[in-house]
Amino acid sequence: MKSKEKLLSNLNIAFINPPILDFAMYNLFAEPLGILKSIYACKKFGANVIYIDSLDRTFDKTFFEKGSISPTFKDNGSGKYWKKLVDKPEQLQFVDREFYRFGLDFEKVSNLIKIKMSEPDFIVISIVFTYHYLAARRLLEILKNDFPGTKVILSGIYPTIYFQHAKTLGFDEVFTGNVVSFVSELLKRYSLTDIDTLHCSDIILKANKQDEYYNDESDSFSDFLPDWDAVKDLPYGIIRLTKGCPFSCPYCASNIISGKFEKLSIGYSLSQMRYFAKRKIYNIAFYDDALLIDKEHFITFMEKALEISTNFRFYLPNAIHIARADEDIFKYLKYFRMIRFGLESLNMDDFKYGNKFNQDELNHLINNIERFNIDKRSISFYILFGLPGQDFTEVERTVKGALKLGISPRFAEFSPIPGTKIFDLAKEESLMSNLRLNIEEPLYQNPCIYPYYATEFTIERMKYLRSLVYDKK
Ligand code: B12
Ligand code: SF4
Repeated sequence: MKSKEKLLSNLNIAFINPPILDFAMYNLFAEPLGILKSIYACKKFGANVIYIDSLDRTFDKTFFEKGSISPTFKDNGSGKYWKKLVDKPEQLQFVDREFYRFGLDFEKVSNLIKIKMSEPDFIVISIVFTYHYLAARRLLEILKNDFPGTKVILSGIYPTIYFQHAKTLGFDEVFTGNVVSFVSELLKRYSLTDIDTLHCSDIILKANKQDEYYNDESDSFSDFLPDWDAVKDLPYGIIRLTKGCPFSCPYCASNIISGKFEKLSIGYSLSQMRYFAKRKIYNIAFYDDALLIDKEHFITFMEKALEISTNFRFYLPNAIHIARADEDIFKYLKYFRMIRFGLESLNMDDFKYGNKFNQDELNHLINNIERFNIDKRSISFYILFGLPGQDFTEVERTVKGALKLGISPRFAEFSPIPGTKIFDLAKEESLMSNLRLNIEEPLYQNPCIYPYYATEFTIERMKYLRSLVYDKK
C-alpha cells in the first residue's frame, strides 16, 4: 500500500478558473475558493497539480490580443479584469449593450495547460454563476480537441445549483458535491486503497494538522485549507467563518449550496489569518452568508485575528444582517473598510424579503453608526430590485426612505436561481413579458438581463432611481 500522503501520486490534474463571458464583471475580492481547496487537498495526497487562473490580472499584456483593455488595481486589491470586446451570443442579440470576454482567450488557456502539463488525467473547471456556462462550453470544445485522452470535469456552484442544465454541456463528468466529497471520490477511485468517506476525513484532518500555520486544538474537521500559495501576487485574502445560513429567503440559493448552517472551527480560520499575515496580506474579505448569526464565534475570531496583526482591514462585499449588528459587533466595525447591510426593502414585513429585521432594529443600527463614529463612506445598504411581483413604486419608496434616514442605498439586481422558492414565479412573469424570455435558459438569469427585460424595472426607470442616489453625492 502507498503511504497515506502519496495516495494520489499517479494523478496529473489541471484546475482551471475559466474566462468569463458577460456584459460586466468587476473583481470585488473574487477568488475560486472551491478550486483552491481542491488544489490543497490533491497536493497533500501527492497528486501532480497545476492551476490556471484565466482571470489573473497580473498576466502580462503579451498574453492578450490587440484591443484588449487593461485591468486595474485599487489599494485594497479589488479592480477591473483584463477584457476584450466579443460578439454577443445569439440569445442576447436583443440587448443594446457591449459584451466582453473577461480574462484569457480560450485557446490561450489550453496552450498554457500544454506548456505546464503534457498529459493531464483530469482537467477540472469550476463555474460560480449559472449565467456563465457558455464559457465552460467553449473551453470544453477546445480542450476536447487538444487533449483527447483527458477527462474534463465540471464543478462548482453552477452545477450544484443547476445540475439538469450543466449535464447537457457534454463534460465527461459533472460534479455537484463539495470539495471533501470530490477528493474522497478521487481517493476511492485512484488510490487503489479501500477507503470509506469517514476514514477519508480523518486523513484530511491529519493533512491539515501538518500545515505549518494550522493550530487547531479541536479535533473536529472543518474543511480543507485553500492553497493560497497557488495564487501568485495574492492581492487580498478571503476568509469564511461559517457555511450556509439559517434563514431561507425565497430568492436565495444558500441552502441549496451549503445545506444547513455550520460553524467552521476557529483554528481553521485563524490558520489562514496567520498565513496572510506572514505574506503581509492585510486586506481580508469575508465570504460568509450569515457572518453574524453566531455572535460569540465572530467576536472570538476577531479578537484572535487582531492578536495576530492589528494591520488587518476587513471587507464585507456580501451583506450582513441588520438585526444582528448590535453594540458588541460595532466595537469591531472600526476595522472594516467595506460594510454592506442587507436592507432589501423598507417594506420589511413582506415575506419575499425574508423577514430579517424590523423597524426598531433598523433605527437602533442607524443610531449605532453615529454612536460608534463609523466612517459613513464605508457603509451601504443593499436594496433588492427586479423580483417577480415587486412593485416599482415600492422600491422608489425604499430608496427615498433610505435617503431620508441618512443611509446610503446600493442597488442589488435580482438574479433568478433555479431551485429557489421564487424561481417558478419569476419564470411565469418573464414568460408574460414582451420578450417572453424563458429563464430556464441561464443566460436570462443574469442580473443584467432579468430585472430589465422581464419585469417592470426598465433601464429608463432604473436610471431615474439611480439618479436619486448618485446625483445627491
Ligand atoms: C462570495 C460571493 C460573491 C462575491 C464573489 C463572487 C465570485 N466571483 O467569486 C461577490 C460579492 C463579488 C458576489 C457577487 C454577486 N453574487 Co455572489 N455569492 C457569493 C457567495 C456568498 C459565495 C461564493 C463562494 O465562493 N462560495 C464558496 C464556495 C466555492 O465554497 P464551497 O462551499 O466549498 O463550494 C460549494 C460547491 O459549489 C462546490 N464547489 C465549488 N467550487 C468547487 C470547485 C471544485 C474543484 C469542486 C470539486 C467543488 C466545488 O463545493 C461546495 C458545496 O457544494 C455565494 C453564495 C454561497 N453560499 O455560495 C453567492 C452567489 C454565488 N452569488 C450570487 C449572486 C446573485 C451574486 C450577484 C449577481 C449579486 C448582485 N445582485 O449583484 C453578484 C454578481 C457578481 C458578478 N457576476 O460579477 C448567487 C448566484 C446566482 C446565480 N444565478 O448563479 C449566489 C449563489 C447567492 C445567492 N443569492 O443565492 N458574490
Ligand atoms: S439571509 Fe441572506 S444568505 Fe440567508 S437565506 Fe436570506 S438572502 Fe440567503
